[in-house]
Amino acid sequence: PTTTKRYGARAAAHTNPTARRLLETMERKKTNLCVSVDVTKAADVLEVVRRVAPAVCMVKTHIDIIEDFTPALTAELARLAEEHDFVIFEDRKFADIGNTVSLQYSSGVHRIAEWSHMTNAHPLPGPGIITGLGVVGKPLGRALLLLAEMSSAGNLATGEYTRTAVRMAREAGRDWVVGFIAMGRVDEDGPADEDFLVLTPGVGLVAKGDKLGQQYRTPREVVYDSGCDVIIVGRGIYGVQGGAEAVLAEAERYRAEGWKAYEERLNR
Ligand code: S5P
Repeated sequence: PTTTKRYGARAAAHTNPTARRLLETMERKKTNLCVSVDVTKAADVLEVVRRVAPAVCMVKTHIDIIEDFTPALTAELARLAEEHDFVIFEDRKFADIGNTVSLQYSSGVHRIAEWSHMTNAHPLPGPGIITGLGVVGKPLGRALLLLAEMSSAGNLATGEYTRTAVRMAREAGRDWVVGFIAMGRVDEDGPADEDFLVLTPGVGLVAKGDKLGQQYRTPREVVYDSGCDVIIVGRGIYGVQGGAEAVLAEAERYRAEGWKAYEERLNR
C-alpha cells in the first residue's frame, strides 16, 4: 500500500514527529538517499556531511568508530541537520535487555538520544528492548527502526525471525517503531492504512559486494523492484576516488537514481 503513495502524503498522515519530518524532507528535497558516513575522524565526518548535505534526506552515523570523539562533533552534526534539512540516524543496532539499552541510549560518552533523531535495534532480545529504548526516546520525539532483515551473506534474520520482527513493531505502535531495516517490503501483509518505513543498506552502483559478506543491489532494484523507501549508501559515496567534489557528484548520482525509481514506482 505505501509503495503507491507519495512521501509527502505519507508525512501528513504519520503520528511520529521524526518519521513525519523525514518524509517531508524527502518530498521537499526530492531525495530518498541516506549517506552512511563510516569514517573514523571527526573532521572527516563533518567534511563528508557538508559535501553530501544537499543530496540527502538522512545521514547515518556509527558514532563508536570515531577516534577523536567529543560532544562538539554531535553538536555540529545536529546544527548541520537543521541548516541543511536532514535527519540523523545513529546506526547503533542495540541488542541487549531493556534496562541496559536504555542506559546505552541515554548515557555513556555518546548520549545518543540527545542528538540522533532515529536509531535502530535488533529484535533478538524480545519486546523489552523496544520498551527500554522507548522510555528514553519517546518523550524526545525520537523514532526506532527494527532490523527485520540484513544485507550480509549468511545472516540469520530470515523467515520466522523477520515475521516476528514485524509483529513486534505492530504491537509496539508506529508512534515509536516507525519501520525496519530490511531488503524489501516485509510489511506487505498489513492493513491499507499502515505505514512503515523500509530503509535498505547494501546499495551500490559499481561494486557487487565486499570481502566480508556485504552484498550490493542498485537503487532501482531496491526502490522499484523491492518497494523500499530509503537507500543507504556508504562506501559507494564517501569512498569514491577524486576528492571532495567527486563525493557530492556521486551522492547526486545516487539521489537521481533513487528518485527516478521512486517516481516510476508511483506511476507503475
Ligand atoms: O544489514 C545491514 C544493516 C546495516 S544498518 N547491512 C548494512 O550494511 N548496514 C549498514 O549500512 C552498515 O553498518 C554500514 O554502515 C552501511 C553500509 O555501508 P556500505 O559501505 O557497505 O554501503
